[in-house]
Amino acid sequence: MRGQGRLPAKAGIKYFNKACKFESIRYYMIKVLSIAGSDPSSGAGIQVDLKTFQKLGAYGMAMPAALTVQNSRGVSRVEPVSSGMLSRELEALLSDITPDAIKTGMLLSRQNVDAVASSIKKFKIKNLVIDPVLRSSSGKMLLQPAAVTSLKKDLFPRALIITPNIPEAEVLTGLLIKSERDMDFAAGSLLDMGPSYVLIKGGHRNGPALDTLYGGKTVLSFSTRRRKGEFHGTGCVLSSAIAVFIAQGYPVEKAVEKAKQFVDKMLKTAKPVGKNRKTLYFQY
Ligand code: PXL
Repeated sequence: MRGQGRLPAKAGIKYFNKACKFESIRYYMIKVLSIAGSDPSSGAGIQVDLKTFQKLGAYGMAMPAALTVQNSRGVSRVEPVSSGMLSRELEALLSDITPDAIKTGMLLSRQNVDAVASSIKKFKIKNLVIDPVLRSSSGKMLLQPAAVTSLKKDLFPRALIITPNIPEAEVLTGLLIKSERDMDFAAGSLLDMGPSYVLIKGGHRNGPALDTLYGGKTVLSFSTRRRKGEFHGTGCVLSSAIAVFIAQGYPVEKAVEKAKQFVDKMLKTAKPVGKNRKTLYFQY
């Protein structure tokens, strides 16, 4: 959780959060960092993460871990940022600014997973939200197979919450997920890898979108109406919104509920910016 009571001297955006531990806080600049891939069409990755942070009133920061060539039809090429560069960026930023939460998305290479894991450890980041992005919806690999083990071994144990979708949960656990029971079982298996909470997003199953949240006690299910159409970047927006709500002091269960409501609201106004999939639109 955030620092012990003392507010930074310079207040930023107006902030008042009844759920916050410190009821007296009126002005506090919530700072959230995204370490993820770059999507030049800005429907996913660090670009949409920043829009989410901004829309939810946080001060957003973004560090690209990889570049992609893509448009609304999909991803055609990916390239990692060098891990040396990423390490230096993390060192420079985190030795100066302490984010209230960090969200990771597409990291692409094992070296980048390692760079992020060692900085998270060194700077004792507590509010870590990991979106374990493995593939794009168009099928392009967004995390190299050699990096999956490092992600599970070195990053998951440091996470407050991980947010895989069903295909990602299947790869990460080696389990086949068809039913709600399978989702619960996979959530347990993922929790054993060390994060405090696991949110499995059920959007890839038929029927209403049912997500499973598990933190070792009871399994919570969140169901949302399925919206028509093909959307791009919903997972990025969801994990970014969770990071903001956690940074604001909400308990994980409430942060997930509020983030899901936020995504649903944004889906209502999603627009096809290109010739294909719709992206979430933050103008309203
Ligand atoms: O939605 C997964 C995702 C995450 N991050 C980046 C992406 C994509 C999918 O295309 O491009 C940068």
